[in-house]
Amino acid sequence: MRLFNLIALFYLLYASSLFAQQPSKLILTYNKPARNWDEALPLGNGRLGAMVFGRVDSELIQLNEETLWTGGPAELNPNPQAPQYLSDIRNMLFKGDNGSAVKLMRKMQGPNTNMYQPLANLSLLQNINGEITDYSRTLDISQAIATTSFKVDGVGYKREIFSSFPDQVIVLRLTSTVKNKLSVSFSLGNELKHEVHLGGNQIVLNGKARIEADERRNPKPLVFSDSLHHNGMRYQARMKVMSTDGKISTDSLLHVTGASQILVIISGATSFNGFDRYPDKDGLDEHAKALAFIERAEKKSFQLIRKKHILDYQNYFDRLSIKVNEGDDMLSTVPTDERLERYKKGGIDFGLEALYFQFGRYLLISSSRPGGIPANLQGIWNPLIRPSWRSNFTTNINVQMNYWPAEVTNLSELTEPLIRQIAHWAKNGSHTAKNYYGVRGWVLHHNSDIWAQTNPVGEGNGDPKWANWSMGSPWVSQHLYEHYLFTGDKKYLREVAYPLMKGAALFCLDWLVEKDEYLITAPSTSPENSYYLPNGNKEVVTMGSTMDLSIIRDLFSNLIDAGGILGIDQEFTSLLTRTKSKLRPLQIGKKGNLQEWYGDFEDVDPQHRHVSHLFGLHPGREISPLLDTVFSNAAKKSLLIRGDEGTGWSKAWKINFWARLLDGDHAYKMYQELLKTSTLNNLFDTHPPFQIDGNFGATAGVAEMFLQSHLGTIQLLPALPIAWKTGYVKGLVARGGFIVDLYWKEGRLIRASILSKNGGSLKLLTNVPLKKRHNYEQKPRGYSNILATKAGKRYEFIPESDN
Ligand code: FUC
Repeated sequence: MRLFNLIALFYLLYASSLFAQQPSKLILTYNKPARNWDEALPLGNGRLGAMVFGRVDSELIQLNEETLWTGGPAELNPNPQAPQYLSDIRNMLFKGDNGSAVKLMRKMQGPNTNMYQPLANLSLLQNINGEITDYSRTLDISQAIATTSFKVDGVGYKREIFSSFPDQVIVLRLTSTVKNKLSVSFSLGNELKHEVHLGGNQIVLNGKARIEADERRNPKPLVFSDSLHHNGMRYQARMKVMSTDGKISTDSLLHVTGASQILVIISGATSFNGFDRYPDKDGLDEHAKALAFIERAEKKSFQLIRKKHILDYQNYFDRLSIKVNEGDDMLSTVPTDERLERYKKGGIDFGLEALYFQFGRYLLISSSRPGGIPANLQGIWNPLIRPSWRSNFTTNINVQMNYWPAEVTNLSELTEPLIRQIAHWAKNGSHTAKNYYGVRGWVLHHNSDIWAQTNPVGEGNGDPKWANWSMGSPWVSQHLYEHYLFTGDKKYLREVAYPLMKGAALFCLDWLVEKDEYLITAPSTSPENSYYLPNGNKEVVTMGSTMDLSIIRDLFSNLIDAGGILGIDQEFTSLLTRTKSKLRPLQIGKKGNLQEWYGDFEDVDPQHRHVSHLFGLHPGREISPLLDTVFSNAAKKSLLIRGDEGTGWSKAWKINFWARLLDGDHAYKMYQELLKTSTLNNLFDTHPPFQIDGNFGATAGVAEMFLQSHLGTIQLLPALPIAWKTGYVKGLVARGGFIVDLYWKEGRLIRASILSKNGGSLKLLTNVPLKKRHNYEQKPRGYSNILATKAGKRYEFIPESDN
């Protein structure tokens, strides 16, 4: 054996022995019941969600169904007066009369979106006579099962609950260690209009959601056309005691007495029949649906339903594993809320960091499944009939952030609901583009809902800095192209992504106007920031904000590439190339920052939570230290001015920014900040209140620290923080369809194992020289290695030895 091979073998053995260790333990654990909703534990199969409180004598399981929203199909031309204001608004902005422009922009607004609603509360009463000991409640995210267990006078009780995707039901199993000791009473209720039927071994709750999101809207500032001649969404929640050795009886509750085992199936459904159908007159039969799920499940044993659930869940979850530093799970038996408390005080807990990263993946698998609705501001978990921000889809950062971790953390299929929703937006948005602005293509404004509403919201009262933002279609189109980049699915690119992206580009082409020899957007905002004009006026509207133009450049670049890959539409893509070159370029401000506004103005709030002008750094790809240090330094300066505070999602975005600036320690600092200051005891991100985007954005940000592939090369460990000395992450995905396993020690890559799914050229960029060299080149910022790969083949890389 040649010396090289011997060394390689030694390295491989060394690396695999070192990391044969189990990954971090993935359990959230508590020694007391949830005091409130923010401490309850989330379960979900994408469609049916449950928040489990783990209370002993009066357990509460709060239920959601992802299609239960107020309202019905969106009005497609709710404000026919809107188009008359556009040219005046532009003229006012060109003359510097922003104040008058803002007044007219309000007149262009339309109705607010609908709201996501809670389904029901399942209550479970258990008489406790005696002392409670050995209490524990857990959420095992390696299996997606929550368990509450405790003892009363030596008798053990256990409640196990999960939400099954294969069976489309929630299953709850109660057991006691001593025969006939288990007596509980169940009920279903909620705050919406409903009626309950109790009988035999079942409880059925029927109800109807409100027609209008906010029936208190008063007075209506603008008069909208009254096309909502329909009644609201019908829904049903039901539970059935599937088997028990106890005695069942009903009065106003369903009682089971003297049991040692009770198996309950919970089902729910709505009449939702698509974003463009009235949920009442054209709705599905919610009763038949909810019942069918129960009837199908009850033919199976508990063990089989449970086994199928775990297999299905792990098919996604187990694709990625992580371990950060040895012994990182030392604290895994310590209650999670106590760990978090310790962490907030500066305690070191690499296991908690790994757990939180994986928790983001858990939440995506639990809230976004193919065939369903995209994860909303709260995923699928919401107990309120008037949730914050309507628990809707907010498109100026939030819904996109929800899907940032999907591709890179190996959950690509879970983007399907978003991709389908984009097609719905394109349909409605083509009407909005025409009716509001008289332009081609499709537009999506800052707020939307299950009905794929696309008009500017605000009802005449909304601040244009959010309500009139109109860059939703080019931004969400990025997700269409990214899905292609990660999967390499050309059929999808041709048939699904390209036409939708092209529709967004048509809107942009028509929306752009010429000013000072450049193409810009007007009106324009930089969500949701404001600035001072030199005359001291506080303004929210601008022309050609950096974000608008970066988003448009991103879409045009993607379409130009896509057209080339598919070999189609040359005339159109050359028009995009020409138009792109006329867009106003990025500007550097006097502070050395990346300019956010049309002029180099002072921000009203320099630490504003939105960092919109850095779109080109992340999630875009026009700014990078690897491309051009002038703009990346300006972006860095802007980020330093914004500071390290912000809402949950704002901190999550900053993890991604710092990772893209290749500053692992600052990215890690933001990750710590998020955990310390924006995380609830159940590990939900808090804005406040709970908003799921921060969870997803953080998971994506950590992935960016390990692996980046947005510039055409695959960078291994581009932003590894010093604190994460040793570890591995297996199963990340790079654009081009490469599954990447990385191992490192003392901050240095010691092994990369890369599976090429589609074949094609693999371009690596590493911080250490690799032993196996292919078209090797030393670059100022690392070592590049290019090789042609075969589909299905795995490639191993180890570093050159130090001596
Ligand atoms: C955007 C943000 C808010 C919040 C809301 C849901 O409008 O500016 O902070 O996240 O969405």
